[in-house]
Amino acid sequence: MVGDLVDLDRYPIADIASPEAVAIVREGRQRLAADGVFTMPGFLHAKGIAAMEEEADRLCRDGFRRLDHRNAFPSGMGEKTRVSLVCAGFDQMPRESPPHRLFLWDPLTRFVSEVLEQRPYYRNADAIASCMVSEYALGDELGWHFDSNDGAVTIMLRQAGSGGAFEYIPDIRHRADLPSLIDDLLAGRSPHVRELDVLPGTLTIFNGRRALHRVAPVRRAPSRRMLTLSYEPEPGQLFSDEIHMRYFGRRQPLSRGNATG
Ligand SMILES: O=C(O)CCC(=O)C(=O)O
Ligand SMILES: [Fe+2]
Repeated sequence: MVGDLVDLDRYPIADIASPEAVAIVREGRQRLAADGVFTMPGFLHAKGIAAMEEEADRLCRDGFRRLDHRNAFPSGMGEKTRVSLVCAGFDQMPRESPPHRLFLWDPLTRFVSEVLEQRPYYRNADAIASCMVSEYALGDELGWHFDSNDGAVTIMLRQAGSGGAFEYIPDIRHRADLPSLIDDLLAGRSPHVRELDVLPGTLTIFNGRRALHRVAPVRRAPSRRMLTLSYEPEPGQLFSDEIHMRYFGRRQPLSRGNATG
């Protein structure tokens, strides 16, 4: 069970058919439709955050530092944006460690499936990138981009001392004026940018394929830390070797690896 991590009194999602869970799912769908994002503050309780943080300390020490610029927009639009962070993968998480247990907790997969109305829905099966901890130290950022998949779920573990805000423009991917919206954004004069202020322990479900978003540069310690869980409409989905190399610096999982099934 995950009661030592998740506040199951506030979010009783273990039984998805219960009236309380049905109400949370309904609210999530409404928020995603209206704002493109659904947040669950206090999803991890204080002890859960502390347990995750202890594991994250160890994981981030052994994480892979990525620093490059990438093409994050549809072809021909905008310019490359900067990516600078440390990532630790699922293969680095001991079996039964807090992030490992949470990701393999079936009721969470079921809950995300219901909120996103993706049935069935599966944990991404990647031995490295399906479940990861990212860390943004001073000066780190994740530049403006669209995600290549929906179904990323994040849990804030630690906020930066300053900076590191999650900023987004919901639902703009299919707008005809996207090229000029991106130019305005990169020139720092977009009126559409929203900021999502989430406290440690908050679980966020976000339509990352349709929304432009970024993690703004961190301005002051401590570093920002996030747990990211990935889900897919098909079983057995993996990330590409390009993603493995860019984010983790390896193609193969360390030692024995972990199974997500
Ligand atoms: O860390 C976050 O809040 C979001 C990260 C993100 O956008 C991504 O990993 O694609
Ligand atoms: Fe993203």
